[in-house]
Amino acid sequence: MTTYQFPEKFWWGSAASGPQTEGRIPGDHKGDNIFDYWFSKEPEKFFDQVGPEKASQVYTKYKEDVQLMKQTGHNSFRTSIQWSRLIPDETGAVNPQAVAFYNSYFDELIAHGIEPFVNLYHFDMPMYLQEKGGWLARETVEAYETYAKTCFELFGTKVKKWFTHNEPIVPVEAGYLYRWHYPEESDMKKAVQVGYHEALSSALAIKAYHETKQDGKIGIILNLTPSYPRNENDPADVKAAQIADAFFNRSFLDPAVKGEFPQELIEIVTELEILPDMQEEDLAIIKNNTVDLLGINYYQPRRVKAKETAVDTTNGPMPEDYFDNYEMPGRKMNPYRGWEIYEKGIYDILINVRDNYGNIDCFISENGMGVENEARFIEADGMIHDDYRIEFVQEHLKYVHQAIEEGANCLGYHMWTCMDNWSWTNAYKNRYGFISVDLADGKRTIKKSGYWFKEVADTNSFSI
Ligand code: BGP
Repeated sequence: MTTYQFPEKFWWGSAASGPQTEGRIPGDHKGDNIFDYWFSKEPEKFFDQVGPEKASQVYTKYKEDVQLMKQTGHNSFRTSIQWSRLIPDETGAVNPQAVAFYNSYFDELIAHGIEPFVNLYHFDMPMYLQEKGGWLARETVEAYETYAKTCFELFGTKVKKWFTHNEPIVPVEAGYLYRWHYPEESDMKKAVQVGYHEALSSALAIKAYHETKQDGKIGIILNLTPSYPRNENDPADVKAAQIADAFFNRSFLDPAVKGEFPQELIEIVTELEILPDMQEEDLAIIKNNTVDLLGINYYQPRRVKAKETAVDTTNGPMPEDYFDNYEMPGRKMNPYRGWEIYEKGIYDILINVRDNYGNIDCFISENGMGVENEARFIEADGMIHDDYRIEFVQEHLKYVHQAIEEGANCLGYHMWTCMDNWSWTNAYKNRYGFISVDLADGKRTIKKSGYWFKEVADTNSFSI
């Protein structure tokens, strides 16, 4: 039997987001974000037609939920403030009910010894800004800066870990390349503008936070997908993997940590004549305001081969003009989400950050396994026996442990997610939580993995 012991004060917990958990109640004065709006127009695009207003009703149940977090070993927990709850309309007025809710939620966490990690943007563009172009518009960057400053002022005495964005590549991919999320466009010029404005907004929020002189840290959360070539000895495959890495990882990792966009990307975007609209001082703002802390979300790797298929020009240029995705034979898959499970990827990311990103303070901010219809795993004790999830987390943690042994500066591990929550267009299809939620009555029940995780967190170790 081997014991995997983690460093002292390791952050154990989970992550969630406002739009995926809070839900809405009449009179809460929350404004619509793009998901509220999209669901009201096209509910059939969401699994079982379940919308974000339902979510897990954390808005009213947070006190009960914090108790459950305690029972599952959390010493830290991430959620996000919903921009459209705090600032519901274009007047810019702050919603006092939102302030009261977040204050009470964060106080409750702190009172139970759970440090709140707070993210500012988790895909939830307020509708009044989307109508003006969302991240395409400079006005949104300005509005975001004001929103960020408001959050630091309101909650900065209790929140000491801030994040500017969660997975900023997702609004780029989902909204402006592959039509997964509203506004369902596919236009690389727009995608570049959106990504650029997100990166700039992140730097502006970091600048504003540092100027407050509050004694916390501010970072960004990125979903990193290590990019592996089909054949490591084939220069064309290797080149293709490097380009995919520049598009999907370094596009945000480099500006966030090094203050610069990758040269490969600048060359491609220049050649395609789709450079974003910029203002003179922007690049200096990005250069001078890098993150204190990096959150890494890891779910799956990306496997790539040299372009073999014909370039599809229907929608203009696309990242896939430069590489083909590669379905490696025999790879292990999560059949529900259709994502490859490759545990060593988490180690490769941490070693890359150690070697190429100054070994900056980082942590695993999401990792997890979505499974459909978990009710079939309920046993006589009334609990979901999610041994597959325990194994998933354990196998990833082994690699996190190894990376730490080899000098990676990884400070914690957060699972996605605490309680089963509403996942964008998949709604409640795939369940990720340590704790199940009965959609009919909102009842929460800790799963076997929740008890297992508590043991790991309490002993700061596991043995197998
Ligand atoms: C990440 C997001 C989360 C969460 C998770 C699971 O990309 O940050 O919000 O949803 O993935 O993915 P999904 O819900 O799409 O299955």
